[in-house]
Amino acid sequence: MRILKVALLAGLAALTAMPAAAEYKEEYKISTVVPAPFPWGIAAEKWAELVGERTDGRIKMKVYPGAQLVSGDQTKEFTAMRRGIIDMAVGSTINWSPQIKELNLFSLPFLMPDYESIDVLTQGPVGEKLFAILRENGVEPLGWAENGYREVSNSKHPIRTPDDLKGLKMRVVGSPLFNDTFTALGANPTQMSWADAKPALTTGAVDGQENPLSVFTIAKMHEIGQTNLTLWHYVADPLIFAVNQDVWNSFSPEDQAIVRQAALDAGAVGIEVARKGLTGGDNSAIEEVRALGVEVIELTPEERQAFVDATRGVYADWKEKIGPEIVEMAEESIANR
Ligand code: X2X
Repeated sequence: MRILKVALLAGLAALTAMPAAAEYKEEYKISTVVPAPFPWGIAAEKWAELVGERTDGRIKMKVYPGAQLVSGDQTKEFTAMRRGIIDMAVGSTINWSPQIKELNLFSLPFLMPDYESIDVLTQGPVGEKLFAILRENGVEPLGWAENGYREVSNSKHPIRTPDDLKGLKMRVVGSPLFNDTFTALGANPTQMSWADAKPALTTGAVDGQENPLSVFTIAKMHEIGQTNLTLWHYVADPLIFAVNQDVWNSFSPEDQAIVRQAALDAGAVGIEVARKGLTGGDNSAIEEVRALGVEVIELTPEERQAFVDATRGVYADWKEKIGPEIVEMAEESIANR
């Protein structure tokens, strides 16, 4: 009798699972800008792997790096996901900020002095507010990973003072906020996708760029003339795991829970890799860059303050544009971290 009951229940479960499974796509496409072994690509791959394992292959996800699903234009990724042209993404706040102005928060110059500040934003009321905004805009946000603190490099000379940036042609991406920041520092910024950045650096069409150390090293920027690197920690870009709303709604509640938990777990892995050699007294990532023959400048607090002062006007302007309320919430979270 008992065995019969169990068999019946199992049969029922299989039956009820069937219609949902039948509606699932053969493959769900995850968009990223860079692939593994960049920490960003590792986070996305981990997400796909965990979901595959935990759904016994019911949900198959595949990473499409290089923003190839949006022809390399990473600033179109959010729109494409919202419209269902791509199913999912692990995306940088920078690349989604043209559509979601509040994501410019993380690009406010010198808002976040340390990793604790990033965490207190993503894991606190600010993160919740941003996720609510994303939800209102047609995607389901699930968790955070990290690209990292963006340090500035160039092919001409070491940068120690804002004056050293004068006249340098800088590749930036994503948002007019970056134009304003580099213009305030006396540089000549140009908006350009990641796909175009390396060729432009190689030919000398631009002199410099800003990106996390992991990106610098893995992309071998030292081989394309980027021999001066200044650690100024001016902004950092977290990454967000998100799914198109219709795709999300097509998943059963059990599968939604699995996909969300997998994003949280993959995010934790991604953040650990992104911070490797940069935290907890371990600065091996910095030494690694030095060993490549790059002159790495670490600013004194006074030297750094000169960059803060030079960009205060941009900060004030963009505080208004982003929304003073959320910026104040962020400032308060950081002050109380
Ligand atoms: O394009 C960049 O600089 C990168 C890879 O860091 C982003 O997508 C924000």
